[in-house]
Amino acid sequence: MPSAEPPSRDSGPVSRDTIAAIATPAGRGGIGVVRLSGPAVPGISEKLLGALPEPRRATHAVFRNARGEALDEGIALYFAAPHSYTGEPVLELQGHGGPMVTQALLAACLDAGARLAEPGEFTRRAFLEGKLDLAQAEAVADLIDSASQEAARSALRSLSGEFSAAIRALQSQLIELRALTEAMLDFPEEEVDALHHDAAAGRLGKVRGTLDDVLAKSRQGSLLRTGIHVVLAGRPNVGKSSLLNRLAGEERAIVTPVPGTTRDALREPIQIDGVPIVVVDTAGLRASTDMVERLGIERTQRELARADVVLAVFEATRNQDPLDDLPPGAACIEVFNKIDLAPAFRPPAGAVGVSAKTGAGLDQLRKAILEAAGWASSGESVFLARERHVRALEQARGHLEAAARERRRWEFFAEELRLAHAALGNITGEFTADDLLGEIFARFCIGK
Ligand SMILES: Nc1nc2c(ncn2[C@@H]2O[C@H](COP(=O)(O)OP(=O)(O)OP(=O)(O)O)[C@@H](O)[C@H]2O)c(=O)[nH]1
Ligand SMILES: [Mg+2]
Repeated sequence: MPSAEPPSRDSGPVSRDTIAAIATPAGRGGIGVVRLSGPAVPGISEKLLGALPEPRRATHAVFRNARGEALDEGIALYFAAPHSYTGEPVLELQGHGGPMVTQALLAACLDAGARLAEPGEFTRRAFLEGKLDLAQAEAVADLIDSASQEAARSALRSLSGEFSAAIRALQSQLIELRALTEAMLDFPEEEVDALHHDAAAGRLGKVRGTLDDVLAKSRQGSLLRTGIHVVLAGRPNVGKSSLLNRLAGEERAIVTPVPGTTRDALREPIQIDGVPIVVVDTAGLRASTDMVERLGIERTQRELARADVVLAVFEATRNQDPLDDLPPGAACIEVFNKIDLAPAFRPPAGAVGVSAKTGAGLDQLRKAILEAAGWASSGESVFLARERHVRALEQARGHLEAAARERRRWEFFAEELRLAHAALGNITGEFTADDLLGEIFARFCIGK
């Protein structure tokens, strides 16, 4: 039975300092929380509160500095190891949420022997202590950062371990298949039962199917995380800014009958069916001698290069040449605006007819945007995956494809399975290098 390499969480040096940070946002608030984690927590608690509170019991206490002066009073919550977020002794002090009070409380914790936590250090410890795997730890940050309800729901699913469970299910299928293959390797070719070959091929097919499913859900989830970049482009005066205002539901961009109104690119975050989207309005594309307009058009081109979806806007009222300067990579939807002025107009196949003035066709346009971006709202749960996860899944998929080609040479077949297994292990953090961990946690907030 092939065994997994030792996880990196056992190998790295585990820092045993006691860390402290303000866990609530800066500024005024109802409550300000200072959080501590580490072996010195009981001692620090004695100094600050005069006692260590009973674990998991909200305890009213006066918070004091080293000179014994009262700084604030509030609720102290103590979690004994290993039954805490980090797996270490944790103390949470909930005081009055003023910046001065909370800062003074943090300073008292540092005086009492804690050091200031780095961003994400609490969650990093939770990971190192085996409380969370890496995908779950990342979901903590993604939940905090989520830009839409749908993103938050998916992040929570990942945090609760649904995504990790799907990855582990794939891994255990791979381990079974590796065991079967390695059993075959022990026999000379002629003795290996043809049945075994077929069984291995059948199982490989099944694993590939499951992996494709997880990959599809992760790609969708990664859209939720990053948002979809939609750029409005077209000749001057076709109604790009009016469409932006319609999509945003607010008068954000200036609209006038003068061609060449928009100069700067204007971005507006919106949501369609809970999916976060950034819509960018741009300067109309035309040959211009006006310097400001020319600079605007250069910006349009830069925005276009970054677009996930381009809305190429035309007027339904007259024939216009197609836009020739669109980037080849992005999905493009042809949008014919002002259909209120051309009642007989029928959009060509694949295009959408709309009126920014009346709102006609806007629902169809919203649907087309999600479709063009690859969002298939199947109602099925997606995983709020990161680019890193999608890449690892694609890598695993590549190895499984290679394995499928190696069915005469079982050593190679087995090796590709091992590589696929390792690629998946990157997602949950089984085999993740320390510098990558550093990079991941550095993007967290302080106090998380
Ligand atoms: N009847 C009608 N007029 C529209 C519609 N959409 C835009 N307009 C008008 O068309 C003119 C130009 O609209 P804008 O939204 O400024 O057009 P634009 O593409 O942003 O133009 P530039 O910024 O100059 O490139 C304005 O007078 C709008 O009121 C529409 O759906 N129907
Ligand atoms: Mg405009």
